[in-house]
Amino acid sequence: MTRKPYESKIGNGGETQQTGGAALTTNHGIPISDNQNSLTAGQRGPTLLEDFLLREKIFHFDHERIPERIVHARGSAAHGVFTCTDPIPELSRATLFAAKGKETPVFVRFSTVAGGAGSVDTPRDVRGFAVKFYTDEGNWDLVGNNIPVFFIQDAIKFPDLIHSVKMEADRGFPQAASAHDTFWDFISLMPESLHTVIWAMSDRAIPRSLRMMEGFGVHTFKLVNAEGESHFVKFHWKPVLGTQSLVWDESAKLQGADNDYHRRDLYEAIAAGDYPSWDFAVQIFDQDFADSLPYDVLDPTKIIPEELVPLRVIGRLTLNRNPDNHFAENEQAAFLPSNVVPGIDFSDDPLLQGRLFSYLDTQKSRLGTTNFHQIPVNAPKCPYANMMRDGLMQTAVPKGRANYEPNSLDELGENPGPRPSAQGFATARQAVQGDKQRLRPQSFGDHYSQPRMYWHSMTDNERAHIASAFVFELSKVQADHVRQRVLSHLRVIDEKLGARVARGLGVALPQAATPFVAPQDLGTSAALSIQSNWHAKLEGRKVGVLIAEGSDKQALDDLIAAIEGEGGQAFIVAPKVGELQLKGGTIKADGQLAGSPSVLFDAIAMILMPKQAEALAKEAAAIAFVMDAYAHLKAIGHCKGSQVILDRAGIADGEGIGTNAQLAEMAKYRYWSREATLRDLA
Ligand code: HDE
Repeated sequence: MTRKPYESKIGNGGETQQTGGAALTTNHGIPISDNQNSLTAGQRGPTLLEDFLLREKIFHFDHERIPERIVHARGSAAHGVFTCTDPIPELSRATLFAAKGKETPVFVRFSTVAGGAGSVDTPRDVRGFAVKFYTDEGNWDLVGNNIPVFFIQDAIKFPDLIHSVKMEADRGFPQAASAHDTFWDFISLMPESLHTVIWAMSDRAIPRSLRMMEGFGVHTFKLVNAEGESHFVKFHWKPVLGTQSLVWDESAKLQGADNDYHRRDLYEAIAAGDYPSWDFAVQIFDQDFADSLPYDVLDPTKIIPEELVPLRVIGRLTLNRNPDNHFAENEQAAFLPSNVVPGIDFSDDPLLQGRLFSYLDTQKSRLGTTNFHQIPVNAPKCPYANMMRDGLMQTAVPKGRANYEPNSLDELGENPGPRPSAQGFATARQAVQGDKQRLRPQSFGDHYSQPRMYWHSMTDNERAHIASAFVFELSKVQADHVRQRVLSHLRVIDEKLGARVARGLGVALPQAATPFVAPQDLGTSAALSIQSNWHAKLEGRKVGVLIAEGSDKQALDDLIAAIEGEGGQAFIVAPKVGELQLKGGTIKADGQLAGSPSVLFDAIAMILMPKQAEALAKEAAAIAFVMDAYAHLKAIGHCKGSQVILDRAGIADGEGIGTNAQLAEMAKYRYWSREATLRDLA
């Protein structure tokens, strides 16, 4: 109900008139006339217990926070749509894959794993990639990550893994970081983690943008068709903007420059109508193929290389709407791997089996009630009905007596309520036999071959990044024996990796660990390298353009047009954000120099008159602007006037450094060749 605008008195005696909006009421609908002053006995007297307006407001505020997620606490989310582009009815009866062009609404939440809800966006960490498909046969939640493998093989180890990576139990630090003793202690004692660890030490764990990450279902699942036949499947998300990552120093500096770097990037792209999208692809295989592999498809520490089973793209995900409310949607979203729809089924992956319990269970402590499915973001968009009743915060008001099934109330002319149907979800038929036991299968025993394949699939730069990440992380570990044990595993992955990390740390290489199953050479997979699959486009990329009073407006307009013409975005940085008088017009900058360091951009340019450049060359922020861009392998465009800044920063000509006219083309790349001049890549 819309109420009239209201008036309210401010305590200093001044009258304010606010217009527009519905009338302010209590949670019980009682209109409020004064939202500025508590009810007191006398003008300067004590506040009265009777003040139900004050009490209700403070009471509600006191309970605004709910427990954050034990993992993946920090997340950014958006609504969107999944469109089927290549129907697969022969493989699955899931309705979202039934017809070309079929649209299914989705809600997607990306997250970091280790940090709290208020932590930063760019630590080295795995990213969650959780998708809720509101299909017309119920919700399917594909709760995946941006890394296709996981640290452990069995759910029973999850609490240990998470305890080890979270801030240490006694001291409460470090926050959102794996670079500490307890994590590496656990890892070194659990060699099954090594494959995921090498991914986590690679550039995959420092994504440039949530829009530029791959996503993976991780586990093997099953697709089931209308005849009840099933196939194994692995799910993949491929970002249309390509997979792109930061470099480590950049990601560390971003934690100071913009804690919300990824959240802001996602929000702004969607708000600008620049909708992020991903191709959805499946890898399909059968039991015979699974049996032919030297590893187990139920082992979540293994991938099936794309070269062995090619990806078939069957749909497109587009995120096109920001949440209206962060808490109501992002915070209260509950993803459940146990939410599958007819046509999709689980495999016996023991990690997945444990997840089927955990996610339902955790919602009770996080959202406080078994009725969390009634929260709008979690509720199915198709009709749903059953005999489950009551519970805390029940909002449904079911009618009639039919709260049990079977019943014959219809014979009395009453509504008998919903009944099971033959078309409902049916588990794929599968023979099961064997002794009850606690045993890791032999087929899960090879922990080194796939990390070795990953290492060998990288470019020289990427290998250098991995080795440096191990050095950085292990340099923060204080227990020598833990470092030694990690090194003993790294040598088994690859002698050079072990030797490099030992050299970087300045410690002797210990004896190699003894593998449970001897590793084998699985060759390489070209799809694994980000650098060799570089997406040379400007779309989604941002160029920071440094200008100052007196800069040439025409040159700026030309540069902006060139950048935008290629689908990129120009962000104008100046010493002041107020109106700037340029040669040929005025302009307002998007950001002030000290608050807009070049880590925020994919490339930079400078349009400066010699006099202003001279003045800026004395500003540390301006020098850092170009030095960081250079060190982070970014394109640098400049004009004659700005040469003095390059000189002061000690930057000579080279690849990726050119005129502003060349910038829009240059800005599509990072300059990996430059890295060898900046650090030891050997
Ligand atoms: Fe999770 N995980 N997880 N996880 N996970 C949670 O569920 C858990 C695992 C993943 O944006 C929690 O609702 C166990 C693998 C994502 O809301 C919790 C095990 C993968 C998200 C939980 C795993 C994931 C979670 C915390 C081992 C990739 C964020 C809050 C058996 C395939 C979802 C919640 C969101 C969240 C348990 C392993 C991805 C505690 C027990 C493997 C993306 O239930």
